[in-house]
Amino acid sequence: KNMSIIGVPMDLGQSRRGVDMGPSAIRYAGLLEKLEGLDYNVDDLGDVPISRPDSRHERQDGDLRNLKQVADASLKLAEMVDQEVSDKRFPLVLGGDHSIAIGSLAGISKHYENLGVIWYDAHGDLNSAETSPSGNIHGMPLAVSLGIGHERLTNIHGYSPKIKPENIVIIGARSLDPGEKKLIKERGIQVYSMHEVDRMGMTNVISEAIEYLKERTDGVHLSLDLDGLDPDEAPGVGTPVIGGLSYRESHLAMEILQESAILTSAEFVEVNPILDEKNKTATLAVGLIGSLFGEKLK
Ligand code: DIR
Ligand code: MN
Ligand code: MN
Ligand code: MN
Repeated sequence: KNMSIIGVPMDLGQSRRGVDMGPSAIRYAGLLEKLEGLDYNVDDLGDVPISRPDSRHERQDGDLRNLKQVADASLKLAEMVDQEVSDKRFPLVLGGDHSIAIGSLAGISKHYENLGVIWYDAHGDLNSAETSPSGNIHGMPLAVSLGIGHERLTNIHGYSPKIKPENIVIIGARSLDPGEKKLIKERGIQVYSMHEVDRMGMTNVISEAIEYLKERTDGVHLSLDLDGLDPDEAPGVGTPVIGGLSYRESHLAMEILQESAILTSAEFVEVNPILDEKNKTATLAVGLIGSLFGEKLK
């Protein structure tokens, strides 16, 4: 079992500084030891270099903040994960804010006819410049991957779209903007909001999601935004939303995903150690990664 870890110290896709230290915080919380204890052959490739913004020109090209820096980093990340997938190594990407998913999906999706995506998040991340209330690119990566948004982002790694709407499952949503709701309806994207999690229970939600993706995809990427969890469990995130997924629901989801063996890549994003309490959120991320890679069976 070969795995490659790639850190992306990106904080320019949103407005609160500190999430660039997420990869360090997750490593510090014992990630490598955890994975090696689960008999993974782990290669930590270090961090993707991020260029600093020109502070006098915060908003550029169609009101997207730090478009150039996010696009540059996305391409570098795409090239790295592309290589790891070619080498048959499982890519595990550490954020950084959620804009990094643009690069992850660009590098990974090339290798699949029908890449599935599980988007574990309080948000839909389905905005574009026209619908975004904030202009922050971390609220856009799923739309970008569908081919919706600024060309500099949608065409990263030379092709678009990266994914099809019917191959996406969103879990944990509870803060969707009007434009995102409209897109979800128009494109028929599967969403298990907190309402469905409450009604059905996580076992049914994640099992149904797995069955759904199994039928139509040839690989599945997990994109887990720590703000999908409740802020009580994950205080170290830039955009916390009350009423989130619990610690137990989330571990259960990771364990059922492990049993299903459908995942082919994963990323854990939005850990911000400056907003955290004693590295609690990074420690939570490492625990979830442990469950995702079979800790229960050890
Ligand atoms: C909001 C927040 N929908 C936006 N998005 C976040 O700025 O587009 N995504 N926090 O994770
Ligand atoms: Mn997100
Ligand atoms: Mn989020
Ligand atoms: Mn976010």
